[in-house]
Amino acid sequence: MHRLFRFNLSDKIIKMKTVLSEDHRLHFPKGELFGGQLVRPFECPERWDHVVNRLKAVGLDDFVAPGDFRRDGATRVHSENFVAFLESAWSLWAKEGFEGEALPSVFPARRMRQREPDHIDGKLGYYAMAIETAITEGTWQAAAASAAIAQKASDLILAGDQCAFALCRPPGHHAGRDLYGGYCFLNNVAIAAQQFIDNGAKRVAVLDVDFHHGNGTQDIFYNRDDVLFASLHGDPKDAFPHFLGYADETGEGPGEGFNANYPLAPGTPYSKWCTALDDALRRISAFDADALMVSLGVDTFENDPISFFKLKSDDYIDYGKRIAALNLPTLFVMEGGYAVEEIGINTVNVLTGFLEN
Ligand code: SP5
Ligand code: ZN
Repeated sequence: MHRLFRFNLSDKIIKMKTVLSEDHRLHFPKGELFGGQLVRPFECPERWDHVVNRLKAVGLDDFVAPGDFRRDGATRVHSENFVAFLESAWSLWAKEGFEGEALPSVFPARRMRQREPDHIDGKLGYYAMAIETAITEGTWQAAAASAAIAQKASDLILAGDQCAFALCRPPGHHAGRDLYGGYCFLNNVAIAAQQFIDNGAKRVAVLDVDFHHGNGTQDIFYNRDDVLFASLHGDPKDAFPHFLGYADETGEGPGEGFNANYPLAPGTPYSKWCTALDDALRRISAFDADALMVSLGVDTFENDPISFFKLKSDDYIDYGKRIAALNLPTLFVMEGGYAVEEIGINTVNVLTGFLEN
């Protein structure tokens, strides 16, 4: 059984590889349902370009290609039927002769049957947790490549690297065991965390610093004591995904006590955000994890177009340092961030803060 070893703070971390792929470009819907209109999606391919450009600018340019997507890794955290749905959704939609991109229109709401229908209209509603996210011809290939990036980055750490950056796109943390939406299809960070467990890690911590609650990751690990999930996010009373992410969600069964939500109010500045972060870091430290996964979304930025926290670019350096102080093998997995011009600086600031610690 593979053992992960901690590094010492005194060991200078000198490198961090980034795993990336151009295949993300295969997913770029024309429309996102926003404010009752189909708008150009906030989650767009240029986000990736800005991060890559900034990585190059600071010399973090040790780029690695992913290997093939390992489907069996995905079905460790997603249901088989859900993965089969994602694989076939576009072809079923296209077969109907619809002109637009695949969006759901009907849902198994309260007191209706929770049973997967045969028709694509029914399947989309059955598996969606939000409807802003269109499925297109290239969506599955891009989602699988994104998960393959998380898998390859996990391989690197399991082979001895202290840290790695999985530049995933599309993101993953809203994707539950059998749910897609919130721009997410496969839960990249959950696939990674499970891969660590399957390779001998006893305990893995997932820290979710994306502005939005990582409902998918919480869902996947909610009844488990081997994966601690801690998330800082906009209070679901006011922020997407609205129906999960409250502080009283603490886990269930064996997972009781291994889920920690920090819902924060509109206008939250870094000082308050950081107080919550320090509490989450204390919990992670007490959990005695073998590895840390960071769901790294930078939609906490003050100028993010769909979010309401007030973090400034330098704050990302500061919290990168705080994460490094945990002294754990660390995998950063890209999630959200929609202030496109600044996404590169803010994302890479976390990584350089971590490396400089
Ligand atoms: C990965 C990730 O960050 N997904 C976020 C998906 C959010 N989608 C719906 C957002 C609706 C936002 N409404 C904001 C109103 C701003 N005035
Ligand atoms: Zn987000």
